[in-house]
Amino acid sequence: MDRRTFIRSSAALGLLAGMQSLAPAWARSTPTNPIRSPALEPTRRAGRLVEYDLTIDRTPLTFGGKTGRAVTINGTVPGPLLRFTEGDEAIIRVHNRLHEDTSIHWHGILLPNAMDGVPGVNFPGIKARSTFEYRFPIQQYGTYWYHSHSAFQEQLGHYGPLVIDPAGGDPYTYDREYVVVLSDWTFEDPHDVLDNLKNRPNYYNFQRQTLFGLLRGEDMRLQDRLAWSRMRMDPTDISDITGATYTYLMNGQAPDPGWFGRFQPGERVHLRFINASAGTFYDVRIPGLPLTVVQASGQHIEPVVVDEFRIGIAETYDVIVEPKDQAYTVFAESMDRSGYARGTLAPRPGMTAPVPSRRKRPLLTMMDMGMAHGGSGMDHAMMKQGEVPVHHGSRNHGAMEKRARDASSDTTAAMHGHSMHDPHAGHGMTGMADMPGAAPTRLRPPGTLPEPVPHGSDGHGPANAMAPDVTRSRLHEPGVGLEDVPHRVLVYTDLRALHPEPRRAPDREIELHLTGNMERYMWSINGKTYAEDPLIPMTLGERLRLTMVNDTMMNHPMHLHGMWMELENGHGERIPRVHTVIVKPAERLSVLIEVDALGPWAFHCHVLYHMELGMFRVAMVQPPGASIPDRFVSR
Ligand SMILES: [Cu+2]
Repeated sequence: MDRRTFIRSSAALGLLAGMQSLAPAWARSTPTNPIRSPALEPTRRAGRLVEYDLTIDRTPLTFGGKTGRAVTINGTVPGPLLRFTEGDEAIIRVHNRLHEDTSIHWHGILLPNAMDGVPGVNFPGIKARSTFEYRFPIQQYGTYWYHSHSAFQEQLGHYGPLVIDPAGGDPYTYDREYVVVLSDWTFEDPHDVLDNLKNRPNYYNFQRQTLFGLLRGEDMRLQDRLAWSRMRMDPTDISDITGATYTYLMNGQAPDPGWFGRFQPGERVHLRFINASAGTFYDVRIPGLPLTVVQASGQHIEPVVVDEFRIGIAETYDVIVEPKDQAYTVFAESMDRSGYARGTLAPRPGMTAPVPSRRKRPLLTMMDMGMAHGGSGMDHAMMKQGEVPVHHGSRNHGAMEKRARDASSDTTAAMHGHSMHDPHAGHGMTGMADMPGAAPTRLRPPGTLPEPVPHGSDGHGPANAMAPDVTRSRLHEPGVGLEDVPHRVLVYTDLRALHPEPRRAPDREIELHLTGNMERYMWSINGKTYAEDPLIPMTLGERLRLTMVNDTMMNHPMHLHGMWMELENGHGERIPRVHTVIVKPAERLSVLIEVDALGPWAFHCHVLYHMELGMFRVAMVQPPGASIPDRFVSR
């Protein structure tokens, strides 16, 4: 199926809809056969066995008169929609026609370790001109996607959607469905993109504040400007890569005219948003239409109505809309406002709706620095000795920090998962339970939010440029650039699992710091790259609380393979399951993991360039007492 056929099938779909809608919308019973996004026809279907064949190749791709060479799946970008029903058995043969290795990882899918598709972790990869057969049971429902885990192929178009219908049907109805894949495309070689970033990390940031702006005090007070420059950061460092090189895509279409989806007035339309970008966070809205969010990370949630949502790289959100007899713009603005992907939902072909103007570029705030007070006063020298800028409940953090500084072991500090003296305590492999003086982690009930914690002296070395003074939960915040929008924006604390489940308290707790140095374009975990420190050991059967602390000023979408993360967003038995979670600058968040799948599982930032540079680990799940395989021993 080439891109043109994709458009043709969309048109055919519209025709079908016309036939079906002879009855007025109100007179139709609950639709049992909604009109679905066109999926690839399986090679073979035998009972519950569903077989697909996918071919990876290089194909010319043209936007705006320029032609590049994409890495395509069955000739298209994005690749074809694969569709299953919960309970199916999948066989997917991947034929590699490239002159290099390739792979496919099934993002968010729980499956046997050898089928997870990460070269060097789960299997050797798919060699040039060879075929690999994936086979795994489909044990879940929801909207997911698949992509290459080899080199930079994902940036070049090697991704596609995967949808699994629940065995018992969805708990909501819809008449029509579209998969909406957001992604980013560059005509540059991704290796050059990385080189550019390494040589000058703000290479693609054309929005940097000018000296002129500084002198006129345009955007910030001079004092703040000076403070920022001492931090060697710029408050406009929102995205590594911007519209300066990216073409933002919606279902493989550049914004003008963009993707087109047809509907019949009165229909409930289910939109399955997938962010398959290599480096772009999107803010999605459809002006004039409230969005009822019904799935996050492929999992049903209590429906929540918003006007806009941020979708991090690798996240998925499913929304239901009820459009009237008019055209609407599906607007996906890049987080840094340097561009957008665009589509149109309309009852008739040829209709368009106004394209919103791009909003003001966002600026990082003192909150993103891990400062409590915001605005000026971020300068360390200006802070009174011993003052810790935390205002939270009745706990006296100022006193706590002082105590921690004075005493060699402080139970209160340890309970907060952080020793003031040794920033490495509680990092990586050492479970909190092993720490002398640590309070049992079960003191904090499962599902609750972590308390703010002052950061100790930073011990991550040159690989980490800064440490926030305080890290805290930011799950209730919409994120940079969305703080002041005049409408409802989805936040992580809005996500509540549709069905409550008892949540077991963790047996063990580990804390990982997301670290980096923007000036040197280095990205790591606990100040170490994957090569330097590859492993997070986990024990089969344990219940783990993984706390992630973002020491950097960038957002990192963190993804765990093979097991769900239960995001502790304060909703107890209704905390949502996610496969990917954005960790905001200076944020501290925690997830619970039921460690129930043997083998090495990738855990990484889904900004492709951050992952490539070392913000990557292997979560090694083994039976109790097993020794670490040689290939994963630290160098
Ligand atoms: Cu990252």
